[in-house]
Amino acid sequence: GHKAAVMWLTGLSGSGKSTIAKELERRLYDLGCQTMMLDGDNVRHGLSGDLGFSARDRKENIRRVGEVARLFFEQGNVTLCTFVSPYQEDRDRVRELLPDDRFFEVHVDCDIEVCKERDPKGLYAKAESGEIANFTGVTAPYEEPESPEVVVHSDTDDVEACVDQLVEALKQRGII
Ligand code: GGZ
Repeated sequence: GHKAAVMWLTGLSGSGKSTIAKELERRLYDLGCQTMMLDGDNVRHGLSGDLGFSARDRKENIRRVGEVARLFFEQGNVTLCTFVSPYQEDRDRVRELLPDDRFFEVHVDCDIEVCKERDPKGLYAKAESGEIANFTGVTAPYEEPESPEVVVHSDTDDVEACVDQLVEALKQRGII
């Protein structure tokens, strides 16, 4: 058995949030855990399809996702959320929806130069040429987590090492 929890991965575009969460989900599945995943990429096509990337729209995006994460949590899932979520205040609001010992703010810390080199969707290039406005790390802020439960260094550590850290954190808190 396992307990319900929410793992909230925050970090720059291209930092590896989704890649780490997908691998974590696979590992949790192998351990017999029930999981749910909420990802910026898919949520923004549906649930938040009406929102853009102003500070106000991001706040609303994170509020909605936080409420959905709470519903998944209440159904007993280890819920993995991967959102840039650049504002501490917005992340704190999600934290407040959940029991203190079941919420994990995970900073996926990756040097922005590495994110720019990866630039899998060419978004940094577009942000720098002015084609995309309000792009996190270029023309919009990223507030680093003030007191995250976990920090993974996705620029210097490989995916497996980052996932090991997250599995360990879940074990330490008695979730799995
Ligand atoms: C940041 C943007 C932007 C802007 C489009 N700023 O790497 P991706 O492509 O696949 O993930 C990013 C995703 C961010 O959506 P989130 O819902 O996670 O953002 S937030 O938590 O701030 O609400 C990126 C893409 O959408 N994208 N424009 N201007 N990322």
